[in-house]
Amino acid sequence: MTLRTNRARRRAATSCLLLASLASVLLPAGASAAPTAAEPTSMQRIVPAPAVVQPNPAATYQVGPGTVVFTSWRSPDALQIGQQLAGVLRPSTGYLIPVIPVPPVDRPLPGISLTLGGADPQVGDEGYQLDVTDRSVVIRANKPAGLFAGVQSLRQLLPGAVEARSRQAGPWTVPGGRIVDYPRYQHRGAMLDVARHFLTVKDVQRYIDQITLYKINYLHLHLTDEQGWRIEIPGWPKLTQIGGSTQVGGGPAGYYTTADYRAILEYARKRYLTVVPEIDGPAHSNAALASYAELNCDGKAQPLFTGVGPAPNGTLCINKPITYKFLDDVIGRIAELTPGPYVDVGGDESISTTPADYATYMHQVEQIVAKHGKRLMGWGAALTVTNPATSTGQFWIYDGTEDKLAQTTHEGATVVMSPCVFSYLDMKYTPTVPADPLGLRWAGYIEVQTAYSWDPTWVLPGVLDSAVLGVETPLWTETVSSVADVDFMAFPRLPAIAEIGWSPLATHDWAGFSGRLAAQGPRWDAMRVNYYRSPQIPWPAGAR
Ligand code: NGO
Repeated sequence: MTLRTNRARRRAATSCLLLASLASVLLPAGASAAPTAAEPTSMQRIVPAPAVVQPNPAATYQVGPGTVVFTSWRSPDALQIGQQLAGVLRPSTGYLIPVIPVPPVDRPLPGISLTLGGADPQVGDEGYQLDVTDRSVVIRANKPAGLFAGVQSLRQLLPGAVEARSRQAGPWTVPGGRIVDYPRYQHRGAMLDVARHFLTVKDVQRYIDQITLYKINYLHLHLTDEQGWRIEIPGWPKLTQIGGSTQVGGGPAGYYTTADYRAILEYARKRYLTVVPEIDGPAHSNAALASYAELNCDGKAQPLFTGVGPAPNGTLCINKPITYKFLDDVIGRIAELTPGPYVDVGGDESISTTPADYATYMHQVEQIVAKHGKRLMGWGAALTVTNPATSTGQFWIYDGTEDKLAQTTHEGATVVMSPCVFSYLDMKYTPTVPADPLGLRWAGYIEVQTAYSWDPTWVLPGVLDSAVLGVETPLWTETVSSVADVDFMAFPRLPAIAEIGWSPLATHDWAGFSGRLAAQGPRWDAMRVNYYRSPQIPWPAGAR
């Protein structure tokens, strides 16, 4: 990271810390209490906290050798979700767990039922009801996404060992009671930077498995930056041949072929996760400039850049028509491949571009995005110039653009909250954790309690409440180079952000959260997640 960027970012982040001190005033009582987690009753151990939980201590359902998963008749979605559930249960329990579509019944069948339709309307499209008695578990939802969310809750009601891929000792008890659950915000995102260090399709799918367990429903892929171009674009082969050849620290890296990218999209689709592809610009573009000489103002290709921070000349040439032909091809291609509503155009840290040039670039880009049928998403600065009615901004820093960003929400823009001092998963937890070289410091240290100590309603002053779509937690990868690193930086902070996005504000409570988070430890052990054993969390004895 260059000193200049570091210092500028740190200064901008400091104002955020001042706001953080407001958290104790604005969050409900208990939010700042000491982490003396009251042992959660077993039905109250789900992260993110469900909207309504009514435990029934008199009842428990036991998954046994005869347990069957029944799914709604003629619903490929319900069947697919049932198979996913059976895929979790079979290896650890050793049971057969057949998945059988059944027509509607008056009384729950003995077993686990995944039923589409007829749920309480207040649970909407992503919520669910979950009823556990001695005889049955019934998850009912209006839409497949809700059924999928209900299954994630059911997994968390079972002992963590259920996640193991080899046979474990039971019993496999599900605590009795009723849950009625639905999200507070429609956008609960995680961003993964595959540009600074390349992550394979398998690595991304692993992350998808981890984040969807916490009801994250958007995966923002940061596909291009100074150090790497990670997506194949027909007609522009050098982007991946040259731009995809390396990464931070040098050495070989990689990129997604069209088939690879489709595999990620398909894996995400089956988990009700919408992919948001990002093509950053006009800054953060050295990989493209190294690949094609004609994209540079002077017609000379930049050398590849494998350092941290901005490349010396990593900005696209604003006044060359080929820049926009290139962007049209790139954005057109990813718009064609990606089913979700957004193409993210970046727009962050364009420090070497004049305001007029920045506006010229963004105005062209927003037309290209619209032409290809998508909604523009961009880091906060982008919204200082784009049409608010057709843009979604991602708030991340107090760098002077935040007032304008907040203002645009009164003119039709929507916004997603990623405040760097709370939600940046690439920051260290403490001055010494993780040990160097992993983790950055410029936005401060983010222990688990800090990641949990904010709310989307006050983090961006002046924002129109109804324009806040939700939250997103970015994992930048300048220092992150393996799945073990990804695990360590994301867990246990990612579930904290997921809970801020999903759970009603009334459930926000550090003591309760830290206790529920502790219950995830054995689950992550079974999943072989390399999580940070934060001393703030009362992990159960025996958790590795
Ligand atoms: C900033 C910068 C990224 C860095 C990240 C590191 C944004 C939006 N732009 O966040 O390029 O990777 O910090 O923390």
